[in-house]
Amino acid sequence: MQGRIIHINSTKYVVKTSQGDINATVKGIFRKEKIVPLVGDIVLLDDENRISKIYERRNFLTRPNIANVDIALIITSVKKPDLDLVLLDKLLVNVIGNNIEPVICFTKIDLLDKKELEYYKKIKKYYETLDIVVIENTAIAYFKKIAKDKIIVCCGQTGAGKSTFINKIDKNLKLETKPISSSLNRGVHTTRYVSLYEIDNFLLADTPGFSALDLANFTPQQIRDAFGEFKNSNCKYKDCMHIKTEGCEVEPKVGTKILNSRYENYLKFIKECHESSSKFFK
Ligand SMILES: Nc1nc2c(ncn2[C@@H]2O[C@H](COP(=O)(O)OP(=O)(O)OP(=O)(O)O)[C@@H](O)[C@H]2O)c(=O)[nH]1
Ligand SMILES: [Mg+2]
Ligand SMILES: [Zn+2]
Repeated sequence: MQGRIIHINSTKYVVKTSQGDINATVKGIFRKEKIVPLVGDIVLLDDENRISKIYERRNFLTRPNIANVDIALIITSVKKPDLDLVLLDKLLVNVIGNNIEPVICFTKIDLLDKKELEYYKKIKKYYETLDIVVIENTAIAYFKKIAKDKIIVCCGQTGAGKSTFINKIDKNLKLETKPISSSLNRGVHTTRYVSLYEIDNFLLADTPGFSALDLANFTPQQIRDAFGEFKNSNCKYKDCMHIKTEGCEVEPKVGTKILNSRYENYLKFIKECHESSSKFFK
């Protein structure tokens, strides 16, 4: 029987099949060959409900660990934890670089004062110019429209409000949520496992949050290509990295200036990428 893994807790797997959700294990050969099944994998079960085959993945992410998704909903809090544009840009590279459509979902707008709200609106507007769908966690009906027939993973920082958002999408779920730690100003890793939930006509995954992510698996060119504004820029050189190149003008054609943080984060990621590759070649 064929099905999709919707939950993994160490060696226990739950597989959604046409005959309901089945508790499964994996065949020993997987462990021997170090094949790690992921939530989202389409698998074959043998007569003893053991996963005996994993079908080819269309894509996968390692942070969070999930396979075969259409959209990654990047849940980004604007306060508590504070807006982290480094993490947002990193997640965008990670998602776009893995050929998954990103959608940004900002949370906790209600906590902003007037001045902070103005700054936030400017940031939101900029990301919208990158042809990325940007929503707020109050846009439930609009999200459901985007989500129709799709497999979506919620990803982002711990405490950003992933589980809270999913609870709003499906009131029956009642996933555990917890206030962030006031001393650390970040979440407390409430969600421990990746789980896919069937809601209306889509599948939505809750995942454990994180605060750091590395882009060690990406080449500098892949990182550059994930910055959409460079593609529409005025740079006259073919295959330019847009770093200290004489005559290179990366200002986008659309009339907006590149957000300082975007270009700074680009340089930061390229530098980190070189550092990790030089470590690798030592
Ligand atoms: N004021 C406000 N609080 C929110 C909002 N969204 C979530 N929260 C609160 O933020 C805290 C963290 O939310 P969670 O949903 O547990 O965060 P998470 O992203 O699932 O965190 P992890 O499971 O640790 O990755 C909870 O106390 C929520 O009630 C929001 O839009 N506004
Ligand atoms: Mg959670
Ligand atoms: Zn250039």
